[in-house]
Amino acid sequence: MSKLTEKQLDYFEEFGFLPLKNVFDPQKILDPIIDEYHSVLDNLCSDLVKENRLSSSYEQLNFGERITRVMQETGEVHAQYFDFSLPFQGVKKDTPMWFGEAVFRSLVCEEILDVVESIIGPEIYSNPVQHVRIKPPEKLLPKNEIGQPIIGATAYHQDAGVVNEKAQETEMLTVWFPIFDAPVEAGPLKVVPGSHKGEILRHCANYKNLGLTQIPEHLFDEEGAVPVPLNRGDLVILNKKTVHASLSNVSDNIRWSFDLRYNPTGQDTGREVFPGFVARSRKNLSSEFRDAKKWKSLWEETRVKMSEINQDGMTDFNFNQSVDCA
Ligand SMILES: O=C(O)CCC(=O)C(=O)O
Ligand SMILES: [Fe+2]
Repeated sequence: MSKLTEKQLDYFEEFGFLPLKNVFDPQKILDPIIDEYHSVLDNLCSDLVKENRLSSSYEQLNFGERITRVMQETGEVHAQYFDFSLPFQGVKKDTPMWFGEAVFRSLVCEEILDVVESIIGPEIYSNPVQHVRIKPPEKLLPKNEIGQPIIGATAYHQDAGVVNEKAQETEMLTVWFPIFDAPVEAGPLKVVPGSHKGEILRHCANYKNLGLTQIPEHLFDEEGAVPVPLNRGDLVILNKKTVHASLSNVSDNIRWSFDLRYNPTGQDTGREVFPGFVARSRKNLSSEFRDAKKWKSLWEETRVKMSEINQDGMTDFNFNQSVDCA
């Protein structure tokens, strides 16, 4: 994989998303991530066993079965243990998070950056809006207080709506890829083709009291949404205004994905309190950031900073543009 073709660029321009097959070698990029997350899950299980919240550390189970078991037994998702980001509110000095070397390698994967360069040019900044999502089969999950699975489908939104207004002009590109194959039944993304040609739509906090931020259905063509099943090594790119959601995981396996974002260096990330870095620069090669340990320490410093702001319902820094639509 190198540069995108004219035809692919036209497709992206027309529809606001572009699925791409076999972009990178999954054994090189994804297997080290899986190895790394085994150790994260080990840590989580041993913490929970120590706290008497888990009856066994379930070492004999595979990753998917084991994390499912943990969610079943504790009734919690523990997403923050795995995420390479921080919450917006109530961060503590010891809030768990994961900034491992294998995760970093995926952020600077050359084949991914080639795709990104085709869209936004060669001066590429790794935008800190980034997440891992691990979603077990919904049928195996406990329900929350409103009867929904404790981790389920993502509601319709635009990524431009989940950064703050400072990133209004930022040419942010989303890159989503699965760690395990994600067929339709595993609950990959679904996108509304062409929706990026409109405006940034209203994002309603706690839409219909379902606890999620969502764009009201009448504002976009919900019927037109198409699923984007992908396998390991594939990815999909999204324009920041493309309306998308995810399907539910109705399969027997976990749905595990990364979503990353990039923008041209120098533009606002929409989350300046979080650290990004220069992922590629043709102009100034020496500015390319390749130090995974430093990356981790930048986030450790951020965690300390965040532990002093956005506490107890106070908003010192605003992370998104959702509104109360009730
Ligand atoms: O993976 C999901 O469920 C949602 C991901 C998403 O919205 C994104 O990557 O922008
Ligand atoms: Fe999104």
